[in-house]
Amino acid sequence: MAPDSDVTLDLPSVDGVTPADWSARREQWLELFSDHVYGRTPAVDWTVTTGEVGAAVEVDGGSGIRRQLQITISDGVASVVVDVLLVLPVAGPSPVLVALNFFGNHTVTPDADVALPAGWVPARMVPSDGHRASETARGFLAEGWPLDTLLRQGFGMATVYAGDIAPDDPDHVTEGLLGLTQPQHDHPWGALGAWAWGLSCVRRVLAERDDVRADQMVAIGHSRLGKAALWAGAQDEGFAAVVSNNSGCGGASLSRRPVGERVAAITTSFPHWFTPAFAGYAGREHALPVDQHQLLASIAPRALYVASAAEDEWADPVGEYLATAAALEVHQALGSARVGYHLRPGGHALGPEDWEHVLTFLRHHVTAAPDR
Ligand code: GTR
Repeated sequence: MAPDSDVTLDLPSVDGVTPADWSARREQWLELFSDHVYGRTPAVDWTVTTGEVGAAVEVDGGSGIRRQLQITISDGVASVVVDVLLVLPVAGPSPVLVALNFFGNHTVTPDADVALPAGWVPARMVPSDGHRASETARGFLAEGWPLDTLLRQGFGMATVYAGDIAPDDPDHVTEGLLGLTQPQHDHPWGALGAWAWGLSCVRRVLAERDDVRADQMVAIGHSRLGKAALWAGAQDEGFAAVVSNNSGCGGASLSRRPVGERVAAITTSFPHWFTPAFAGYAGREHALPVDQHQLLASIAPRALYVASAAEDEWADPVGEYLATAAALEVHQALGSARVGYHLRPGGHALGPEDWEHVLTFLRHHVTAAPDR
C-alpha cells in the first residue's frame, strides 16, 4: 500500500449532529453532493410500469424461485426498459439485495432463459459481439454471484444490468434514463446518478410485492456500482442497509487523500459518471465543500457496510476506512452503531470472502434483529 500522506486532510466537519437537526444536516449534504459531485436527481413524473416476463422457475433444488420482471420508464415520448432478474427464497417474505451488474443479467447465471440486454454492452472482460450482448457470456461471472448461498441464508437478490439504466460510455450514456425528457439545470446528473435512481426504482417496485420484506431492502454494489449503491442509499431512506465493495474514488474513499484514483483521473476516464462541476476539483480536492465520509454518514442511522481490499490501492482502502470511521461518529450520534468494515487481502473484486462478511453483517444487523 502506498505510504500514507502526512498532509492534514481537513475534512468538512460532521461534528455536533443531533437527532433533532439530522434531517436538515443530511439534506444539506445531499444538496452539496448533487451540486458538486453526482448532479441533481431530477424530480420527474416519468411513468413506471412493471410486468413479469417468461415463467417463474424453481432454482436451487426448489428452495428458490427465479422471476424476470420488466420495468418500463416512460416520459410519454420515449421509454427505457429495465430487465430485473429476481431470485427469492420460496419461504418468504424475504429481505432483498438490490444490485446492478456490469455486463448483463445473463452473465450472473448460466440459466438459458435469462434475457440478454438489448442495448450497448462493454466489449471487455466478458465475451460480447462487439458492443452487443452475446450468448457466449452466459454465466461468465456466475461465480461472483452466489445466488444459492443467498437463498440458503434467506436472502433474495434483484439484479439489473447497469447499462439498461445508463450505458457506461460517454458516447452511449444517453441511450438510457439520461435520454428521457427532464428539467435542464446547472447540475445535470451523470451515469452514477442515473444508476442510483435505477436502484431506487427497483426497490420501490419490489417493495410492493408480498414476497419481499420492504423494510429489509439492501443496496449493494462493487466498484463503480458500489459508488452508485452508496449514492442511492444516501438519498433513498427506503433502503435499510447499504453495502459498498471496493468503491474507491467517488465512493467510500476520501477525495482529499492524495492516494490512488483522484478527481483528475476519474473525471478524465469517466467524464459521464459525474456532474461536470466535479472535474473542476481536479488537483484542488481540498476545495470540495463535501467529502465522502458525509456520503457514508448520510446513510445513518440505517446500516452501512464498507468492504476494502488491501492490494486495491487505486480505491485507497485506508481512505475508505477513514471515511467509514468518520461516518461512524454520525451513526453513533443518532443512536446506531450498525456500521461495518473489512479489509481483506487481495485485489479489486467482490469475492467469496467479501460475501461471507457482508451476509454475516446483514444477518446480525438488518434481518435478524427483532429487538432493534
Ligand atoms: C476503474 C475506475 C474505478 C472503479 C473501477 C471499477 O477503472 O477507475 O473508479 O470504478 O474502474 O468500476 O471496476
